[in-house]
Amino acid sequence: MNPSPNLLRRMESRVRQADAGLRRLLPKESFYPERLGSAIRYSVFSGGKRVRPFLVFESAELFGMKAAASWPAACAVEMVHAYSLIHDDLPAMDDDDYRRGKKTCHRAFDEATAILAGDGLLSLAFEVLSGHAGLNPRRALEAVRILARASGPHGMVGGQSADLSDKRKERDARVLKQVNLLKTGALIEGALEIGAVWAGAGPKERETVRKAGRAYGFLFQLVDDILDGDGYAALWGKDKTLKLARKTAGEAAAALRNFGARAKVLIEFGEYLVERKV
Ligand code: GRG
Repeated sequence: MNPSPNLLRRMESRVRQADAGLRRLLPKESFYPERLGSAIRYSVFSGGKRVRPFLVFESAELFGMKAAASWPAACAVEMVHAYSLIHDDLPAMDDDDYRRGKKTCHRAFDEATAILAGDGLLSLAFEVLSGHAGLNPRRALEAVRILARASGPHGMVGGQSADLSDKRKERDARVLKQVNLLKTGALIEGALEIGAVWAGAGPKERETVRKAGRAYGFLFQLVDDILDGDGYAALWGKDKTLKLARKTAGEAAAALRNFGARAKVLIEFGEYLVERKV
């Protein structure tokens, strides 16, 4: 299933909004040291789908906040994502030469520069979140806390560590799910929650968004495994994995329907995540 023309337009405009924000925030051509700035720009502008910014934008919009106010949060989450991919590709981790059809950062530059580009993006994300709110400082502080938790040892970093060391994931679906909820899911869940908090959602609304985010995080990985033929797809086969992805999208939709017609785009995006081919 291709995204409907309406969703496609929305996704394209979210990519433009995220890219415009990132261009504002990232080191420019004139930045010193030039090599670090180039490595950061190279990695961030290399064709990512901007799934996480999309989720931040749409989640904020559920609570009436437009991109003109939510863009810093969307960009901060994408910076953390970009850092994680740079580090994931390093020789000490996945040791990949190519990502999105282009040389990985450490291949295009060098290993030290890639490590520092990732470190730099992570720090910059928090500088942006904490300094750009232009709103209630409590919301900014809470967004910082959510992103720190989602990207740290209780989230993505913990998941990456488990992924590298826990061989049980190859035969035990429960371990695999735990690893993936941390490695991939935490940042996706965090993206939705940050959008809601940034836009001033109350505790109950925030919990509903988080529930949908958790489902989207899980289904994102299920589909990634179908596309790559590993993880769940290797354990269960593609059909069973796809069935679970559809069921998980249904759970997210059920949570999001609490927001009525406002949630239409996010629900349709969940369907797109299941059917995506890249
Ligand atoms: C190094 C701390 C650290 C963490 C790395 C995200 C991650 C953890 C590793 C990436 C490994 C991987 C390919 C996981 C599958 C799910 C995933 C995050 C895919 C990439 O996300 P997309 O498809 O990427 O949103 P694009 O290229 O569109 O930005």
